Amino acid sequence: MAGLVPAIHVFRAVSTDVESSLFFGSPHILTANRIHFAEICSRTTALEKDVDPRNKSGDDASRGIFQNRTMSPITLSPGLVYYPDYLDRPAQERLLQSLREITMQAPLFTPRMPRTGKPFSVRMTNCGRLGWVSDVDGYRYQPTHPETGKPWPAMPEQVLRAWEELSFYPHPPDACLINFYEQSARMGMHQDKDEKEFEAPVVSLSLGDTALFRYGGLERRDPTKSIRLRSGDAIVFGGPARLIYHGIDRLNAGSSDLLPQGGRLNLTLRKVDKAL
Ligand SMILES: O=C(O)CCC(=O)C(=O)O
Ligand SMILES: [Mn+2]
Repeated sequence: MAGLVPAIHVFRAVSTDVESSLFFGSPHILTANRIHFAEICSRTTALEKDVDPRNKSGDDASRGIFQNRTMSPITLSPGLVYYPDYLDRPAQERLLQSLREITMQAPLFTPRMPRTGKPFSVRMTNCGRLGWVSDVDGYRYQPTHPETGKPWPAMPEQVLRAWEELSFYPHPPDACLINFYEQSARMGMHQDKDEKEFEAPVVSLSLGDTALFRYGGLERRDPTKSIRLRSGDAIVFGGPARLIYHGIDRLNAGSSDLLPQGGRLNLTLRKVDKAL
């Protein structure tokens, strides 16, 4: 298990990929994680002006208690729910440490566009039973890393807990895609539609620098709005929002000190296969 890997292996594992070390920072003693979720904190949400934080529906109120803390979910559109400050700073640090351990076993890779082979600006890895990959042959989920051929590492307990708290779906996720954005990276507008199960939502967790997240409707030409996703924020798209177009326009450099060298990590948890 990752927790037993000596810290020295951190650097051996990533030294072949200088860019992968961007979010590793200094050596870390690997310790078993215990899960403590965030207490609500008082920071003001980073909403763009076209998203009114007062537009909470009654439905939100009934979803306001998570474990032993209160949360203030904000419905941005039907099925699209934003949870500012879902993870407090200690929880973010624990998750970051888990991601460091994951990338030792499953290094970040550069996905490529189907057909053209053009590289994405975002680098990726996965944890869980299945991982999302993209290359000249297309987008797909597969049980192994495209470069090492090894199975993806297990999903950290903290990630599974987030799914339980936020998905309102009775089965665990199959895949957790981990995106790493350097300052200039972005993600074009797209739908998450390579899954077979659209009854389950996509649960997204953000760490590191603030990102401008754009979302629209079910058609590419539909009007869009934007929201800033900050470190610790969660956003869930399910129900009528499960297949909305969305993307990342840009990062705000220097907006978070969570990652020692800046940048952003995003996790998207997905149920890929139909539940039996
Ligand atoms: O980075 C984000 O917040 C969005 C990521 C995303 O949409 C994806 O990986 O499909
Ligand atoms: Mn997506």
